[in-house]
Amino acid sequence: MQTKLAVIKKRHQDTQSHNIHQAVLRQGMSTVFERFEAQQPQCGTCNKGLSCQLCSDGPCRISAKAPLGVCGANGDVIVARNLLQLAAIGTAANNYQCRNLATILKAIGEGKSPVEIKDPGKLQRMCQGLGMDHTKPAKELAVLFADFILREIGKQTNEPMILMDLFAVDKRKEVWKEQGLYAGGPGYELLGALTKCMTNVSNDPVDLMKTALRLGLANEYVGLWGITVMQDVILGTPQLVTAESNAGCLDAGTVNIISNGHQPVFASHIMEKAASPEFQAAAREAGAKGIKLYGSLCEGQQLMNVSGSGATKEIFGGQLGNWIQEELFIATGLVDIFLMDMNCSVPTLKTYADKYGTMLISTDPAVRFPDVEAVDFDPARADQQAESILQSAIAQFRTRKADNKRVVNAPAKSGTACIAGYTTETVLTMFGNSIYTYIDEMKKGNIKGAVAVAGCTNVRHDQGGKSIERLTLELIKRDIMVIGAGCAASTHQNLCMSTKEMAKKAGKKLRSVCERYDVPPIVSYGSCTDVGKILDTVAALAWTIGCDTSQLPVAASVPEYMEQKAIADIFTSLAYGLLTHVSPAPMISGSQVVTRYLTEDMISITGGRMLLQDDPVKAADEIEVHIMANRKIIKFDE
Ligand code: XCC
Repeated sequence: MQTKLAVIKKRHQDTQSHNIHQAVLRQGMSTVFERFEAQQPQCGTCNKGLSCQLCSDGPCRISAKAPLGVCGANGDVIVARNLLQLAAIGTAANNYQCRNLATILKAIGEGKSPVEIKDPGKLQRMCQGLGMDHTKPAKELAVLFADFILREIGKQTNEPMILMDLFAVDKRKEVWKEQGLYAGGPGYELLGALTKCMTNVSNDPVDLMKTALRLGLANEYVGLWGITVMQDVILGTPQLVTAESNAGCLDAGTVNIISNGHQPVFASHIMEKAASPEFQAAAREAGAKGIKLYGSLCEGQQLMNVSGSGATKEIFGGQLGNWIQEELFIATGLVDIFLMDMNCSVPTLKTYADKYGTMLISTDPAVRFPDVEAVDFDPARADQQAESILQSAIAQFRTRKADNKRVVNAPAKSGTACIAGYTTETVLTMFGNSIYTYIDEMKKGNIKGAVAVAGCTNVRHDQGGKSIERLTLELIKRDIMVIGAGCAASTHQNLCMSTKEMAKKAGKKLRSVCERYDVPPIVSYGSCTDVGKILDTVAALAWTIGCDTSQLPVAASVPEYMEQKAIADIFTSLAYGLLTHVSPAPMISGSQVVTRYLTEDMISITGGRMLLQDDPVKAADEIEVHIMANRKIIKFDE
């Protein structure tokens, strides 16, 4: 007899995840999808952004019957203030991560940490760009650079950010100055923005949205920029690498550690220690074939990008997937330790860990779970902390092997192959080390344009990753190259889309370019924080062509946006003047003023606009129209 669960809808596109999903439901667990269903119907007023819970006279919900909150705030103010709060959280989180990296870099520079700098050349180049004496020893530069970043994050005057001043495209800077968007540092901007979110302070929805645009710049010009640079300096600049993706990578015979989140330095150090003869021997002695560390979500993207060489090559087990799948990784029953260093670690991981025998450890002071051990990464104690985690992992493996009652939902052993490690530099290497060759192919229309398909996956679209897949296929079919980042890139990888074979699914012209230069039509830049690198590429194209970023035949898309860092990145993209496709729509439909400001008025402010479209084919249509119009503006097409 066929049970109801045997025919559950395929919520995960990849078969491995679908099979584990079916199993966990039979075992009485819930996942993001079931919890989403249990929440239906969701509140229509909140969905429009029209509810406010800031003060004790609330909560207020705006309707035709009650068009004003108790304080007198109308729907426009409430919608704008709610959105600004999300942008502030996202900007804070990216700058928090940046601050952590600067602290690590400083500890390395001061000789207080065993972690090593893998790309001193990049550190030198960056210091040179900042006008520092770059001939000093790397460790000295590390301290100078880290101090510079920490100062920029924290400075409390309205003095423009130095990185924005030095590295933004001139035409953009003019626009930002004209529009009052030339932002101070994140500390300054966040204090101002959160104060404006307070009850009865800024009662102007347009001012609130301008504040969000300023946050978008503070998000980029210390946060994202600093993260990408310092991660490259510490972990090494990514090189092209072939790796494996999805839960099928998990090997029952090895000691298995998953590192989940966005801050890969600690995980990378653990891998280096795990590669030592001492830990390899300890693992074998426990009956394991070895030790593997797997990446999960954006953390995996970053680890995969640097896994092509060095001691960690043998230890990195693969990139498992996106945030919607993370409970399922534990539900395999094959995970000894699950490390959590930042978003996105869902609260139910503890229930999963208890049921399937995994030890959870949080490794950053921001991540806390009741009854879960915390080993907050301290660069000065990196060796001891890594060793203690490896010892625990080996002990956990012994318990797993001895436990014949353990629930195991082992996936079939097959990861999907993918290529990762793209950056502005590696893409250009494929094009004969010349940005002019790339631009030439754009001019000829062989590459009609490029779109960053980035950010999270979302359960609203029926299947996690479905919109990402459909939009990506539509774009490459139209000769538009796709740059993936974040959980969107995980979707590409899980679905075998980050491969050269995908050229066969591209339009004729793009296919010919892919085959000539041996490059796939969908390239992954890595984590959602690598949006900073994508903007590097955008700026490099604008500098070389001699146009503004808003005139490039490019666009950004967040086809399955989920959380607040994505909102901050959306404002960064809008400040850059890019057409920015967002789905599902943020909760703004309750305000015509805010919706019009973001989707229409923005064109006359930054040159960009938000495109709200849930249908991936229609979104691709509109993106293509935008790209074709910009090609005319910069005279690529007459
Ligand atoms: Fe979380 Fe980066 Fe979003 Fe994925 S992409 S759902 S933030 S893990 Ni960043």
